[in-house]
Amino acid sequence: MRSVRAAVAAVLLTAFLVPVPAHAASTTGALMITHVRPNAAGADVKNNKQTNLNGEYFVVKNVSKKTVNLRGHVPDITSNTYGRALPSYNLPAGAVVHVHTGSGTNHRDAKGTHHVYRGYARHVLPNDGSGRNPDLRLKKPGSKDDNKAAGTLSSCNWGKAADGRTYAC
Ligand SMILES: [Ca+2]
Ligand SMILES: [Ca+2]
Repeated sequence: MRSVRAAVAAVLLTAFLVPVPAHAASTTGALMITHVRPNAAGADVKNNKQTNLNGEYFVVKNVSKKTVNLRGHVPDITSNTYGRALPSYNLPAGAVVHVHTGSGTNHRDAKGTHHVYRGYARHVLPNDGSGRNPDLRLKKPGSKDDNKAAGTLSSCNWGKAADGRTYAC
């Protein structure tokens, strides 16, 4: 009996120790936020310069069977107003896109992952997202960046984000 109890206790302890998202990623539309890297690898700021802006990103998957244009979709970060709408970019059915904070040329890489760039000159995803739930909502085109739920297709929540670590939503 004692060993059974110990085993149960060990399982419970493991459940608490392993970071598991509160719920699996979901969407009410074609686009779903699946992962996020809120804290870019390395120092965010060096010598007063924002660095590795593109090391901060979130990942969106087209879960539909049709190509979807990202244009106008609003990433609403709950703690701020960096809600610039996504650029025009055709994401094929089933494809995945990394939405980077900094600048670059939107493209598909050799591994088939797509990349689009928001063009910000500073980091915008909070490294400590423990104060809000969710921390990021992807809203349909025409939605407001008002930190509210209206228009939400998919969302992601994280707590304190480790340096350079990617989290499942
Ligand atoms: Ca960040
Ligand atoms: Ca916002």
